[in-house]
Amino acid sequence: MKAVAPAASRILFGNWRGSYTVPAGGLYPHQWSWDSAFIAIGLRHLSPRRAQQELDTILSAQWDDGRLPQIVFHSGRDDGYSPGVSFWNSSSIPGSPPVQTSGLIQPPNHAMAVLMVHESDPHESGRRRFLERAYPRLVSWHRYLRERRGTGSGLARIVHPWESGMDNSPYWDACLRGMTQTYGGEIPRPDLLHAEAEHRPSNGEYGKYLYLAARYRDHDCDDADPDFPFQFEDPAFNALWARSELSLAAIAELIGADPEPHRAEARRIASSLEELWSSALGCYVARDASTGELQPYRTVSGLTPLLLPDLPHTDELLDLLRGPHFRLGEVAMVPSHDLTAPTFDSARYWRGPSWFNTAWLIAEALYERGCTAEAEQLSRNMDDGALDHDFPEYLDPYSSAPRGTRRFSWTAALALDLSQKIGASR
Ligand code: 2M8
Repeated sequence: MKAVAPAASRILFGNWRGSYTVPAGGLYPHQWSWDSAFIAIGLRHLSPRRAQQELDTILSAQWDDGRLPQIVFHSGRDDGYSPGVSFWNSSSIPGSPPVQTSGLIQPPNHAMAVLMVHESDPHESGRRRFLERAYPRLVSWHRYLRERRGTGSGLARIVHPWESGMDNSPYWDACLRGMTQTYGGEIPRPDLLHAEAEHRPSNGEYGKYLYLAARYRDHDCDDADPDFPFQFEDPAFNALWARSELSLAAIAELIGADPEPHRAEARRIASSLEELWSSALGCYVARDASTGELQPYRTVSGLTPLLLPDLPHTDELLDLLRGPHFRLGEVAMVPSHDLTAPTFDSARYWRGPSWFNTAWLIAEALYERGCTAEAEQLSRNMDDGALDHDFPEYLDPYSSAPRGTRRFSWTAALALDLSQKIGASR
């Protein structure tokens, strides 16, 4: 196997901004929430101290209600990203932190990352009281999800495609199409200076994204706008929440707190997740929380419940991953959308290309389930895809051609993490 570590460290050190890492200079010049957690998982191999700092920084941008914001604008300037500081003006929203942030959230993978970073150097973590600092913040983050985002079914709802981390997934098509409103002002697209238009969401989608974000902002991000037009229960978001509750249980044990409430919470979320199972598709799917409709698409989001122990549909999900819809081992990593679907697009963002963070989640699940040969093959495939193309944001599943931006931080971090794992298992 090629040596990933030197090249990955160059990317991660190059994208480091003193207390956090930007996903990519240019396209994403601020700190993103779930990116930081993925990045810390790789950074721990280079500097456990820096990995802790990455997570401390995102946790310190917590709002009074417990939410961890999607983006933290440490510079206090737009820096060529839209929507940025001038759009959100978060300091005028009650309960926001001193630093400028977006009002939205992203998937809750943070407790999982905190535990993994701790485990990479328990001594340094203990000396700096890393877990003791992180635990109360993570508890209040999860409380926000339960109390402010909880739906009748016990799952958490997202209120914007950006909150899923999989912005233009086909899950959101019907809802966005049905929305009559769109953003009134100019739609800035600075992203197109850094990535090709065919690799990014369309202008039509951006109009809806900005409308939803502005409406949420103008309601003081208070989660109390009863007719809000976008409310979804997403499988990956909720699977990561349940998985992070299990990590919180482990953290609680390590610091002498009671782990049982976290285990019970993980069981509760996992059992609610069953409402998102589509027996017709053999996959978990997103549900429109306003209409109750399951969205009939197989996506990588629907495979991520594999991260949960005692999952009733494990065998079906593994079959799906290996079969014609995702073709594990035959195409680059794991496509973000069903290869056979008419909505599949091999180039465009979250509608087909293979991403490194979701491949890492699936590799992790395969290792845990004892599918070691497949996990190692996927890990090598990720490392090759990262190294051969200067750490791209995503890949065409068929040709492995790089898409989006390059020198992308979570690509470097997660390729590095898996390369260490392969090394260790030899
Ligand atoms: C992408 O999303 C941002 C908005 O959050 C964007 O397109 O501008 C997504 O891939 C998301 O998952 C990721 O966290 C973010 C930064 O890497 O970029």
